[in-house]
Amino acid sequence: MAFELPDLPYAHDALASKGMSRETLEYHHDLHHKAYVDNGNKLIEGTEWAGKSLEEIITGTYDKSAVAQSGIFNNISQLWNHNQFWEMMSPNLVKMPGELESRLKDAFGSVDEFKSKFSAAGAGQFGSGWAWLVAEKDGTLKVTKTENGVNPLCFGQTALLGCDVWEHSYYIDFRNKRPDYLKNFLDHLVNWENVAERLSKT
Ligand code: MN3
Repeated sequence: MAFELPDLPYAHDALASKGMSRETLEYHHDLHHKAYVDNGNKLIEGTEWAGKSLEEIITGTYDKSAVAQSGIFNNISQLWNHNQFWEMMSPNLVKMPGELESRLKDAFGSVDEFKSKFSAAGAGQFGSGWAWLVAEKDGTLKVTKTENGVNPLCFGQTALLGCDVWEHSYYIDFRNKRPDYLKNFLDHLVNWENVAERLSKT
């Protein structure tokens, strides 16, 4: 069974008033995300990875000693990353659930301090990649950054929140201002209920 491009969980113009335009979502979901799906399917066809889950392929093909990851890893991990990314945003302004707020305060001192660490991770990722809030196996919350398609699954962590800092994610709406894109993401776009739900499953 080939992987499919999931529909966006909202309309293409649903985030436009909050800083992520219809044009960005048309390019980012309909073209970039679709390309990862199509290329990933093509690359795994006839290999030992055909029929495996996204998670199995990602953890099975990640090479921590390699300078560059394989095409299978890059496309399948980016497919998974974007599946998560759309769910992590909402057209509504979502209030942060109390349990999540208190876990962030315990881990980072305050929600503002968490946001500032997350923004710094995203702004400090040289080249393409992602900023993440992750839960380690022992429950510790951490902010991390990864390059290209690498994601928390590679390190046995649970992804609670991820922000795509590839230029295709922000260049139409924010041009070169990646820090402004990150601030807008954290202040207006994040679906904190989705983040809390991910945390409750750890
Ligand atoms: Mn992307």
